[in-house]
Amino acid sequence: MPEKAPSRGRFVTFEGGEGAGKSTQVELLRARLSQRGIDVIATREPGGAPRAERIRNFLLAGKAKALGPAAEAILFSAARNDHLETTIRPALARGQWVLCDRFSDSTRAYQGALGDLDPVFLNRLEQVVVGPTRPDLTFILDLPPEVGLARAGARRQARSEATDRFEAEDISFHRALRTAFLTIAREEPARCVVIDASRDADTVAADIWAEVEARLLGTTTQESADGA
Ligand code: T5A
Repeated sequence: MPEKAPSRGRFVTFEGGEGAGKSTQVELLRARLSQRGIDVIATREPGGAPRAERIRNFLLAGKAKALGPAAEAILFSAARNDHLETTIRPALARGQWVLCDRFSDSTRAYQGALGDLDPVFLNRLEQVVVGPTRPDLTFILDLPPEVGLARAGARRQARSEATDRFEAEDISFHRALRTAFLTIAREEPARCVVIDASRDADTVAADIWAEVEARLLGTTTQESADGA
């Protein structure tokens, strides 16, 4: 009998401003899904594949800033194209779940907010690069930008790292970003869930898990507590 092809895995993205806790929550969800026996990988943008990581280094060092926001959007999209081809689509085709720390909503929000770019340009770029590989579920981790920047700043100081390209923008930019992410969530409620990320990491993770169970695993928290 021919082997049955694995069904496509699930694609879950995490979005939000600086220091919102995305990486922390990706790792907590990855561990919890693994415990449930789900084959899952965690990845990030920009990056997530060797060539895309090289573009990441260029972008976050601020080397593309002088080219302007449209060119930066194109470079983020070039990295995304490589990431999709090399990492995300093959994993989904194998039936793995993919958890991604930032994806195309970050281009809409960051480059949109920074450059006042034409949404038609950003939409076309997204259509060409992402095509049908849209996330099944997107968590928008929402918190006041001052709180996120303070978290990111404290970690940077502890590691003696320099401020990166976008963290260094002024507070009005970070406020515009928050609005942009909340607008995306309002426009696409079937895909996006807004999570209050100002609370402690375990409380945030519990909310995320409840949504994953309800939307992707087809169980409720009570059923799972009952051992379903
Ligand atoms: N970008 C990216 C674009 O402009 N366009 C694009 O298309 C894309 C894809 C990426 C930069 O590129 C921009 C956006 C970004 O500026 P990055 O280094 O990957 O750069 O930056 P971020 O994605 O912003 O990552 P951060 O690490 O800064 O933030 P996270 O992942 O949201 O936060 P996390 O989990 O690392 O936590 C930050 C700190 O807070 C603590 C953690 O321990 C850590 O110290 N923390 C909490 N503290 C209190 N309560 C909680 N609930 C906490 N959760 C985590």
